[in-house]
Amino acid sequence: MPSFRFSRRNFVRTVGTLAGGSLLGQTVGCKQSSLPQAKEGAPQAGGPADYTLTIAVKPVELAPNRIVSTTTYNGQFPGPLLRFQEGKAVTIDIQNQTDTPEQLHWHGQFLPTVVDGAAEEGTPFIPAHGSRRITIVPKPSGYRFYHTHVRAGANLSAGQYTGLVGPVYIEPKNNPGNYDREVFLTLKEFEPTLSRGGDMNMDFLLPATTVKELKDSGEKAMKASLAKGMPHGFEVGYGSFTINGRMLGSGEPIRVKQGERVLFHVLNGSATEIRSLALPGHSFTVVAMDGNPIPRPVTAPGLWLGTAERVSAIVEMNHPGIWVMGDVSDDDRRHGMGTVVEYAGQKGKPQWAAPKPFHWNYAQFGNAGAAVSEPDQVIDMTFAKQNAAEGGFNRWTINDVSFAEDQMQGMHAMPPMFRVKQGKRYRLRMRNSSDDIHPIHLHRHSFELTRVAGQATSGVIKDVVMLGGYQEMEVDFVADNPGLTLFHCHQQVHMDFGFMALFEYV
Ligand SMILES: [Cu+2]
Repeated sequence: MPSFRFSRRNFVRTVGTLAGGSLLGQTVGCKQSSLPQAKEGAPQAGGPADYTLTIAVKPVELAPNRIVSTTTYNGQFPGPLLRFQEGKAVTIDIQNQTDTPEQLHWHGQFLPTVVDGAAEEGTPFIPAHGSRRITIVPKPSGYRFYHTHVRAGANLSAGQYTGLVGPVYIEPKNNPGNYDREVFLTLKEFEPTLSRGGDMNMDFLLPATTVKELKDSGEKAMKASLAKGMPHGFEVGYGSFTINGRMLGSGEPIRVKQGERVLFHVLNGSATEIRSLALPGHSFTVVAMDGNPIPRPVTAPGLWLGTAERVSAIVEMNHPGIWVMGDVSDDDRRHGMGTVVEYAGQKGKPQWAAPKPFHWNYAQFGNAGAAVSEPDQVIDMTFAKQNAAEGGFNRWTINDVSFAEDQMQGMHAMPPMFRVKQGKRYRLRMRNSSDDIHPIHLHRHSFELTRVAGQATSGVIKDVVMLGGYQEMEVDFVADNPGLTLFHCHQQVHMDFGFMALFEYV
């Protein structure tokens, strides 16, 4: 995995010692009132909101004597866990105490553009030192999240490099619930710095099939750029790695009992990184991806998650001890990417043992064979990199077009690239002519994986999916939520430099 740590202290904005207070709790000051069903997206006049989220720069204690100053929701990292009920309207006040306009995106929900939280779709900004009240009708049920959706560019104190990430759980109408309890884990790095190049680990993705034509064109473009004397484009590395905002060894352990079935809801809240998670001597039974139940549970030795992906997996606690649950990258784990799982009655130092290398094949979580429905139209997309073409950053293109926007104007700076008709099913045939893995995200809709690097599959419904270097993937979605719809790579340093496009309903 990419973990670059050159001059790691450069960007640290430490604020000395923390004056007490639990900044890291998972509590939220909210009341659950029974509101009348509000019109979707319409502001709720008068009265208190159901929830208030306050965006402000605050100290976050990652470990004793390791305190960073970053932008947070409600002064904590991660932001409060919001538990909504599917279909029940909630009103949320979003206060912005920072100097810059903000966007709060409800990732994975099917909302109207006015509240989705993307300026490109037309969502109004939450003004600097201002506020916005919104009403949403949460759907679909499952594990979602909320996060900032502003461009950071070269500013590593903005966008998702900050602490502006929080989990959402939308209670389903029927909960299968074959577990004893739930634990939410948000994986997130802090203290970002710019670095040049480095190889991303992508051995973990299966099938490993690459497309020669994509490889040839990607390598040719890269060679031509380097031959002109260009350096490798900037990447982002981090100084500290956390689970739920605490570096390994400094948070409270997850206390378990032998025989317990713990449902972990894992979110990769990173701006840019791919993460893994393993627990020595245990396996993960994956039950949902991006909050959506998969056709049947699948047991895996560990998890891999691209930026913004979620995995819900049950671990049966059947191997007593004190264990480190953490990233398989030794370097990232030593810099904090882990937490401790402690069995009742066990004592000693937390132990780590590397699992056998394991692979991640999305198709294995689905049904063998193609989707039931054929699409009405296939949309071809090719993703390409222009090395170091924009102020030292790589510029990204979709079908040779780089999304450019005036961040402060935001809206409609670019004409929509793709047109869809309500009710039709579309197949995105995505081709990656770069060597990077791209976590591809579609707003306001989910998609079904139909072909992963040549392997047919169906039944896996997601809103982010990792597309491997020089690989192809096909996903289907039904155009069932009219309005401008943003499509982008969720890797912040890719989306900020062109890797975005809009769909419009016609
Ligand atoms: Cu990308």
